[in-house]
Amino acid sequence: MRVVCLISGEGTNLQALIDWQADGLLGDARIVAVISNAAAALGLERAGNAGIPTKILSHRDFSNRSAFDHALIQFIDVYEPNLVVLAGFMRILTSGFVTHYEKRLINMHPSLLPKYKGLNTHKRALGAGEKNAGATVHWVTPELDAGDIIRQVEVPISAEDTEETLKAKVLDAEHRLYPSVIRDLSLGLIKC
Ligand code: NHR
Ligand code: GAR
Repeated sequence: MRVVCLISGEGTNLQALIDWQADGLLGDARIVAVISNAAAALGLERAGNAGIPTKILSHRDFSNRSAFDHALIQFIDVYEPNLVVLAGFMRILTSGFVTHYEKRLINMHPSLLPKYKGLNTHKRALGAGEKNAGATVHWVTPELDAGDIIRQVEVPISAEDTEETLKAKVLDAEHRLYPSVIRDLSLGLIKC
């Protein structure tokens, strides 16, 4: 299963995938390329260190979302992916893009969906006095963070948690969840 990862930033989820692959734990999945919309993304360095081809496509070079998404499709399809993985990718995608990768496009979202779609999930969960936060892997559909849930993990919130400590705890859970889902998809253990 050929996997293309889209990133925008730190790339710690990407690093978890790289590490599982290096340890032979990613099933039949193989990361064939990493594409970032931000030139400064640390994840590009992580991919480079692992010998994975990288590309940068800045959304700022396009006048609208569909022009960017169209160019992004051209970049991605060179690698003939069976799966496109959003790993901290921070641009909302048009329905044209999403439809092109129907059943081949997944996202990691840092909340217990359907709660807290969109941005600033940890701040909102803390503000609402939630007892649990978490992370969700879901199929991407045109409607933001609303596609079918593949798998999610809960992370307990403690009274001392701040946005920063909660983010770190949830990220830690993400780093086990995402590789295990991609492994299971590659082995046919998860149905579309
Ligand atoms: N696109 C579609 N169509 N559907 C989804 O479910 C998507 C998606 C694109 C990205 C990830 C997502 C998340 O997990 C994701 C899911 C970015 C924003 C956002 O508001 C929201 C959700 C997600 C990613 N982005 C701003 C924008 O204008 C830019 C913010 C920034 O650059 O920091 O695109 O939550
Ligand atoms: C992760 O927490 C991921 O769930 C979240 O951004 C972080 C990326 O970290 N994704 C979103 O908020 C998508 N809107 P990483 O770059 O270190 O993998």
